[in-house]
Amino acid sequence: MSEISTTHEGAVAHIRIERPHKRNAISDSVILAIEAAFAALPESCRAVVISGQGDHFCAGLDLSEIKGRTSVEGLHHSRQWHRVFDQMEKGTRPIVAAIHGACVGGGMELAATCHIRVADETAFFAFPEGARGIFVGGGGSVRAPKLIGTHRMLDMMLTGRVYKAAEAVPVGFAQYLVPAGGAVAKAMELAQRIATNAPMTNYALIQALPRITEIPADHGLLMESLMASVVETAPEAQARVQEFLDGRGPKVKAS
Ligand code: 1HE
Repeated sequence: MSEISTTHEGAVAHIRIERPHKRNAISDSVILAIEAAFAALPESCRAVVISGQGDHFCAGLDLSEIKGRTSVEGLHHSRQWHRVFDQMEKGTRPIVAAIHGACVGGGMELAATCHIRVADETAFFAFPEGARGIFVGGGGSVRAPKLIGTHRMLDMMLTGRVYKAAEAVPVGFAQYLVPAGGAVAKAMELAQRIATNAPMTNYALIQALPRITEIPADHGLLMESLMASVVETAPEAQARVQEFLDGRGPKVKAS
């Protein structure tokens, strides 16, 4: 039975981890299926929602597969996760994670790879690696501190601290908090909106913005200018700006 399913609603694809009996723990076959699901998205797909079936988003690494691994196998295993998550993060389509229940360990690493995170009121966040005597290996040490700060990541791993949904937005785990059961609907709504953006704007946001924040300001400003010149001269940008100037384009509203 497939552990990943993909459905399409217009230009948005919804990828689901369907391993609820193991709380959507990511085994080798699941990580490869996630990679395959993204690789199979059609050209027409402009944004993606990722969620987990059952009561939890994702319980992280499938711990049953770690036993007996050599250090070299462990290295390759971690690099496999990096490959899959890097392709998602630096691909061409914005990804919205719809999070409920456990978002822990590798589940949080998956969520941190996505561009937007929507949590519902059942969500909780933890890095149980500390208690299991292991370390993050799916990019968590790079991506999570950018969301929540190195000090919080250290605390979570050293003490097993669990953050609840109410803290998700203020602490930085998610950008949106919705009532229980509402994460997928909100994520789909956001993804549908994202899918209407000019493709080059979305591309610049995914490809350029994270890199600009990691390079010296002087280099970043030049990259920003180069990216801006490419994006604003694309035909859809010209058309959208003209629409606004003609009084037909949408205005920014306070709410
Ligand atoms: C699993 C896993 C898993 C559940 N690997 N099998 N992640 C963790 O340390 C989190 C471990 N999981 C949990 O703390 C809990 O399972 C949950 C809080 C997520 C859910 O609790 P609950 O009560 O709903 O489910 P459960 O009874 O604990 O689990 C149901 C089944 O799923 C059970 O198997 P069963 O055969 O006895 O029915 C569990 O063993 C199984 N299960 N989570 C394997 N993670 C790239 S490096 C990333 C490093 C990490 O991610 S480390 C963190 C791993």
